[in-house]
Amino acid sequence: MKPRNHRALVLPAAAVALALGAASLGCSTRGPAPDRDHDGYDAVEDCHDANSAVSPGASEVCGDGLDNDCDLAVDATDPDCAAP
Ligand SMILES: [Ca+2]
Ligand SMILES: [Ca+2]
Ligand SMILES: [Ca+2]
Repeated sequence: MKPRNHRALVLPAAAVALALGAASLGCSTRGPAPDRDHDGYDAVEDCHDANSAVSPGASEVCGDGLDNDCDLAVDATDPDCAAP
């Protein structure tokens, strides 16, 4: 097991886009996927497995530049952030 990478907790949107792109390309996985950020979702389920603030079970945080809830919509484009 690798130690948690604290440097990866805050990432620019470009890094998120890269991660999403890699996920959509279907990264090769061997055996059980690790949960590197320990948010309860392994690297297959988690759209950003280096940031525990981002997972399919997280709530969108409006304005942080991240797709926190892994629905491919970020901040203002996410319906969760739409004004009522
Ligand atoms: Ca994550
Ligand atoms: Ca966000
Ligand atoms: Ca989102």
